[in-house]
Amino acid sequence: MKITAARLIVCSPDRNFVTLRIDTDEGIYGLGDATLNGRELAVAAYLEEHVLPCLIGRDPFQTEDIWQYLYRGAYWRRGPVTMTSIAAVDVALWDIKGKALNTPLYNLLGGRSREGVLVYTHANGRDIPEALDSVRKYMDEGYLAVRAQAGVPGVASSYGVPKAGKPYEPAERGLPSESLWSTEKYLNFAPSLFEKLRVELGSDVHLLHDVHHRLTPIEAARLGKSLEPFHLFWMEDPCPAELQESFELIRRHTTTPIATGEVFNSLWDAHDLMRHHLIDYIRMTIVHGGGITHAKKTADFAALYQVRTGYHGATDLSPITMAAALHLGLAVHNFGIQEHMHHSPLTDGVFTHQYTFDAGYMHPGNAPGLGVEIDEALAAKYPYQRAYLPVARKLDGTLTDW
Ligand code: GCO
Ligand code: MG
Repeated sequence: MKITAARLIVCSPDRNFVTLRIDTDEGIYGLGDATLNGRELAVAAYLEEHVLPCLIGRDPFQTEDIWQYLYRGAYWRRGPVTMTSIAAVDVALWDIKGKALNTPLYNLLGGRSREGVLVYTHANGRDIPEALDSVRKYMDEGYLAVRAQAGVPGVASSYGVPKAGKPYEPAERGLPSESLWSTEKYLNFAPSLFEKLRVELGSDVHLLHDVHHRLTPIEAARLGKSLEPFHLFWMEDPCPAELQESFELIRRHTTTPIATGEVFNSLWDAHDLMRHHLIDYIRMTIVHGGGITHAKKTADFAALYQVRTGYHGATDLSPITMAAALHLGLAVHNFGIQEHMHHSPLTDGVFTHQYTFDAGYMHPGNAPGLGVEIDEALAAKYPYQRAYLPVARKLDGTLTDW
């Protein structure tokens, strides 16, 4: 089998997506997600100008050699644009492989290790009562695990809380919006949210929370300690993780489990965090972390240190990535949990898929390969529109981590 063509489909059904299609001489094609929220066309250019011409004529089964060729051959290594580009090729090739062998992808990744993939979704509210209603709504829908975010009193716009009446979508068209942040107000508020949730909802539901890189290590230690009575499933992205050793300080003060890595793009970003037992879940997902080939190696490395997977699964990762994550999540032994933020009906119409939700668990389906298709005619009705993630400033105007 040989690769005969490779092209991008850039569309924006409610939000931007970049999709790679790779065709072969046997009529089988594969799809890969190449979406990097707020920097979509950087990846598109990297792929079209520097990667896709090198694929023509290659054997699509050679996923390892092609991965090494694209990683080492570029000379300039790692980074979100490079690794998202490699991921798109890698996932499309795995899709081809599954279709050619007429088997769902999970069978090529170790086979089914569990009945279903535990997922969590996003609950939020402008205040605690709204957030409580939102968590309860998802519990009623069958979710066993729910992320809870709420507006912080005294702070105009908080991460994870949508503008009134709209589903939460962080990327906004036009130039970057600016939001405000107050660590003091947040640290004084957060425990009251989870105290209320536990009092009203009991101790069985898994509660997760995303700090979104906003604290210093000692502030994160204070937060983790204050949340211990409410036994969260995890505290996510407590502080920026470029300085991996800074997590030692958090770890010294709190037993609240820690998840991080959605902005990582290679194993080397998480290597020290895992081997020094500084995190409990690795969130680096398939689309930004070099594809299935690298995600499987990262999961296997994580297993040595009893770190489990907890992949990023927001709406800016296309259903292609959701499907790939579910295939991998069904197969790897050290699976932890999978984020599942609902795509819009329009997005689901463009990217038809086989994955399903039932009673808190998801399953990728048993179609050969990924089990995802793209309706290119429908996609063409929604052309790309530049969009940005917000930036954040502290109350005194200092730029901070959004
Ligand atoms: C999450 C993430 C998102 C990101 C978004 C950026 O936990 O799902 O933190 O909310 O902000 O994916 O594009
Ligand atoms: Mg997050």
